[in-house]
Amino acid sequence: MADFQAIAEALIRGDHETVSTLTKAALDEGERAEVILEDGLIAGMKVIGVRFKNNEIFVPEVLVAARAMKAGLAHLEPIFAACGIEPCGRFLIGTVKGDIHDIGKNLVGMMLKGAGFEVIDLGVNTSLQKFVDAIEQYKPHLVGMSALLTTTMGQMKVNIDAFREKGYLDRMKVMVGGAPVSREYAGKVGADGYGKDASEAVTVALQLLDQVKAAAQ
Ligand code: B12
Repeated sequence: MADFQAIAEALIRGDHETVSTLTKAALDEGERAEVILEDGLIAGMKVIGVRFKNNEIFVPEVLVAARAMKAGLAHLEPIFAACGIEPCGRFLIGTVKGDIHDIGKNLVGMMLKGAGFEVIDLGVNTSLQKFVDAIEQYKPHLVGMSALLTTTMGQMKVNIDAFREKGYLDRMKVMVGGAPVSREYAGKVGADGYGKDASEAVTVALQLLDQVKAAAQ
């Protein structure tokens, strides 16, 4: 049986080569990608989060852990993103201005692809103007915003207010997420949907897509 604990421990050490090797080995042994993600990679990142919060480790250690997480995710991505079906909808996603956290956003993007969405990823530190330009260009059914900092989550409301003013909310829906964001907060800033994790993000995105398509008929 695959050693998820060893994956978590390697991630905590920032040993990206071991994370990569063990993740690939677990897949080869037939473990499910979702289980490797939850019990290995995310379990390790949770420990990093706690240690970071308690000032036991600092940004450089978190950065190497993030690099290790990405090394593991690289093996899982083709599995999450494989769908082989016609795109069902277009999803624009980005981390808001001032915020460079992207692991969670990337995971949400991967799983949305797997559910059949065409995903346009604007990356991190995405200005309102960049969202606006991309909405004009791609005419997405859904826009997703990620924020990991209490200091940047307010940008979600600024963006949603601007989208409403420009009339975009008549033809698309907005979802928000990220560690400090809650369902209640999502409602407060005027988002149509919230996902506590990537799988909930997909469920909610599919429901909202139905609504956007029904309204367009
Ligand atoms: C890794 C990390 C970093 C890395 C980021 C690397 C990267 N490429 O992303 C680095 C080292 C760069 C970093 C920097 C900083 N960080 Co940091 N970081 C983290 C850490 C440890 C883990 C985040 C993570 O990747 N989690 C794993 C993923 C899978 O989970 P997730 O992001 O929550 O995503 C899931 C859900 O939230 C949801 N989701 C996410 N996005 C979206 C979007 C949509 C639309 C939907 C529906 C759902 C959804 O689905 C995802 C998948 O399940 C967190 C700790 C924590 N508890 O979150 C701190 C944390 C977020 N960081 C923190 C801080 C303070 C910082 C810095 C300010 C530190 C500094 N002094 O410089 C800087 C800020 C830089 C900036 N301007 O953005 C604080 C924030 C505190 C606060 N109250 O705001 C935290 C909470 C740590 C702490 N407890 O102190 N960080």
